[in-house]
Amino acid sequence: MPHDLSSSRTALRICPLCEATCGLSLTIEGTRVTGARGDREDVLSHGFICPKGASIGGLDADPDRLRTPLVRRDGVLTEATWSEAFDAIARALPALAEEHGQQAVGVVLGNPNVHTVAGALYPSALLSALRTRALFTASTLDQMPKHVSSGLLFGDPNAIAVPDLDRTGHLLLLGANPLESNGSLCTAPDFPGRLKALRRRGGTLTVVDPRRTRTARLADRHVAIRPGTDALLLAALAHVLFDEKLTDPGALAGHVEGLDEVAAAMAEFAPETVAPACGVDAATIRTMARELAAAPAAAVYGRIGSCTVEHGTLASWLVDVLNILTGNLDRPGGALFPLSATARAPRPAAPGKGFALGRWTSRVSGHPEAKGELPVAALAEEIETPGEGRIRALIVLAANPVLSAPDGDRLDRALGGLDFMVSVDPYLNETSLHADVVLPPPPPSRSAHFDFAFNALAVRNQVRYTRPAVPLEDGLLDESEILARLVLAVSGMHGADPSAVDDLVIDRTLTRAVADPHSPVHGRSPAPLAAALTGRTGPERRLDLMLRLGPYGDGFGADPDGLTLERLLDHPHGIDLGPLRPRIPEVLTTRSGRVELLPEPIAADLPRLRDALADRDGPHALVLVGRRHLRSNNSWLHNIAELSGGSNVCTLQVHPADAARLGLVDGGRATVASDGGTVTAPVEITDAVRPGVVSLPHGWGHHRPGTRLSVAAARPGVNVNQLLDGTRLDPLSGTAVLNGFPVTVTPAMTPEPATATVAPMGTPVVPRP
Ligand SMILES: Nc1nc2c(c(=O)[nH]1)N[C@H]1C(S)=C(S)[C@@H](COP(=O)(O)OP(=O)(O)OC[C@H]3O[C@@H](n4cnc5c(=O)[nH]c(N)nc54)[C@H](O)[C@@H]3O)O[C@H]1N2
Ligand SMILES: Nc1nc2c(c(=O)[nH]1)N[C@H]1C(S)=C(S)[C@@H](COP(=O)(O)OP(=O)(O)OC[C@H]3O[C@@H](n4cnc5c(=O)[nH]c(N)nc54)[C@H](O)[C@@H]3O)O[C@H]1N2
Ligand code: SF4
Ligand SMILES: [Mo]
Repeated sequence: MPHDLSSSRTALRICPLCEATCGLSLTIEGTRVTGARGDREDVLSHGFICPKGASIGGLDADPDRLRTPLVRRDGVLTEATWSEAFDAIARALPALAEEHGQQAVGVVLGNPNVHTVAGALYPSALLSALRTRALFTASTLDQMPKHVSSGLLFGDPNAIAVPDLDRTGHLLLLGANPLESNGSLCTAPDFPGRLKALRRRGGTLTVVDPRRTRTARLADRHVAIRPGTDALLLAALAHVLFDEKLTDPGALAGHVEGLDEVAAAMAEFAPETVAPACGVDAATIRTMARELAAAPAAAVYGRIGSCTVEHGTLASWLVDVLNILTGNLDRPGGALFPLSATARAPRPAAPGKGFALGRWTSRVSGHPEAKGELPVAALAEEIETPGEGRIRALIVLAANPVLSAPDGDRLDRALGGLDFMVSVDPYLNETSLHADVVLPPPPPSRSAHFDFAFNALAVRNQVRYTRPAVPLEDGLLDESEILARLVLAVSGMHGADPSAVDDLVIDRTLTRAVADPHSPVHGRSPAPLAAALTGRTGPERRLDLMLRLGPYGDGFGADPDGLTLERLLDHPHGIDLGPLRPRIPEVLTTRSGRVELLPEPIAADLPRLRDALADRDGPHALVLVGRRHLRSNNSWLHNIAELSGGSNVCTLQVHPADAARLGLVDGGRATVASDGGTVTAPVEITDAVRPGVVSLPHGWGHHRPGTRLSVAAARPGVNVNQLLDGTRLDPLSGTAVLNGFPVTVTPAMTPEPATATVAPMGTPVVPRP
């Protein structure tokens, strides 16, 4: 149906801004989004919305958004046509790979790729076309420890159990603040309401966080742990379960190996032993363990504060170990594996290939790969260090590592030294200003939305799809088409129809499916199946294919009542697919076909945890942790005027006792120093942080000349990641330690610097040598 562009109307759009994936009802005047409300009929979010979703119109219409590609000419980024932009890429990248080898072209994938259709469907084709191992993603600033522990335990790095929020009786939550973040690796719109409901039904909530967050204030028990020591605390909980004979894996018992080995490994982590390091008394630890064991159904859940730390993989592993020891993994009310509509359809349980770690290592520092990725923290050295395999060109999709990764100043210099760089990004920001070609995606209202990633992490199985709410104006390209053309430009097919990429994937998928005895289309011929796909675009046809071959699909007629794209389109508020259900052993792909409770790489990392017991700070040592604000989103929502100001500020939170000792005053300024450098920020004195802990949010530092972020530049804040030099990593996952690293803090005498200036288009931006 054609849109009436003259009058006011509403359209549904799933919010792409965080993992909660709320259904929004947009008000649209002409082509402009003038309002957003929660969609009350949405099968998952039931009308919930947060201030970010409500401001999506501001993001959509941000005058600083790029509306045409930019191409660097004589050192200057200037507006260009799409053909000029893709021509430039097709000229430069294949030639560089030809001359210097495939590893010379690197790829960086940022967080929004998990929030877009394009980001889900095209990066794998891009990587196969480039055949590079130089892959860096936001995962090594985030959840890679969880992928590694899941890979080792279950055989599949994407088999991530989520807490059964709506049915659990006890939630032990570590290093997460869903009242600000709205949840992560646990897609649950209205997380706050769901936590309140847990308490209303008589359940209990324990929050482990060095800060008394809004989430902690909702809890029955808040444990203000010393940062970086969650793995020790969790090991002590496991110790108590064994020591007091409280373990009972229940239905899982026959599917787990290594229980005795874990018991032996935990023996040395008694509560009394870990208490001084964790800053949590032994009696509290014992009580926590007993509560966990006694609850009829309980879930342990850890997020950022338990991942981006020295022992992130061990902590992530221990979260699942505790769920297993208490019989809570894979049972309703515990932690369960979601089954998304685009997942592979379940098949009979059988041993699998297992999960390999460290199949190759990074060139300069020898970091092991994890899930095919190298640590983002090692990106700068891979660009700067001469020698065979040096990265000379970079494709950056939806990432801003100059702010989100350690030592942005070094990365800023490194990016400036590349031979060629492409950014697919709506903003000219701290990272994209280095690109030779910037390809801007359209605003959210012009894009279709499907949650390929988050449906597999949702607390309820469900499926929703929204088509673009506003048609694409002339001159803009859908991001799927941008990425498809990028794939063609780097693979010697420059200029071919972008649907060729989709057709290739469809053909490959169907060829594999018809040969698979477990597939509903086994033995059929691929071509008629491909012809039967519906959808207006390549991505829609691929979605139809995945839905039809998926666990709830129609199997191309095998189950006439099953899911297809057309059926999904008939349900604009989504289709509820029921509560999470047990999936072990079908979900396991370890070599043994069982849950491998004490995998070798984990066992080999335990001595490092033991060493952490001895690692005592002096009485006045300070460590830094991050924090998120509800009205912020990593590095890229600071340009939305509706969301800035209020509590959404880049301040250094300091405990009153530390402030008094250090001579800091509220509203004064402090200089923070660590391995990578110093930053100076306004001081906010609050007893919400534990003594010995200071907190600074990330994603700030919008002072660099050459960006076009006029609102953000007026309140630039400082980049907390400048404090890091990129050498502190969780060794198993390559994840940067962003929380719990030592800092020194001193009063700053310097006044607040002037705000940054914003480059008008055409200003010379970091000319290349
Ligand atoms: N100190 C510290 N550092 C952290 C963290 C922390 O807690 N503390 N958190 C880390 C975490 S969890 C993450 S996920 C990373 C995030 O790290 P990044 O992914 O590097 O950073 P973002 O700030 O999310 O930047 C996303 C980029 O995508 C662009 N973008 C937005 N929407 C779209 C779109 O639809 N399409 C495209 N192509 N581009 C788009 C934005 O303009 C921006 O440039 O940061 C990490 N850094
Ligand atoms: N408003 C908003 N929402 C977001 C984002 C955002 O930037 N803003 N980012 C999105 C992204 S990319 C992600 S990954 C998710 C993250 O979602 P969450 O994991 O909920 O992230 P945070 O809100 O940073 O909460 C982490 C908490 O860990 C605590 N912490 C720090 N160190 C330690 C430690 O050593 N141990 C323990 N136990 N706690 C510690 C911090 O004090 C903080 O309260 O949020 C997503 N949602
Ligand atoms: S909670 Fe997340 S998904 Fe929901 S409206 Fe807010 S930003 Fe969007
Ligand atoms: Mo993240």
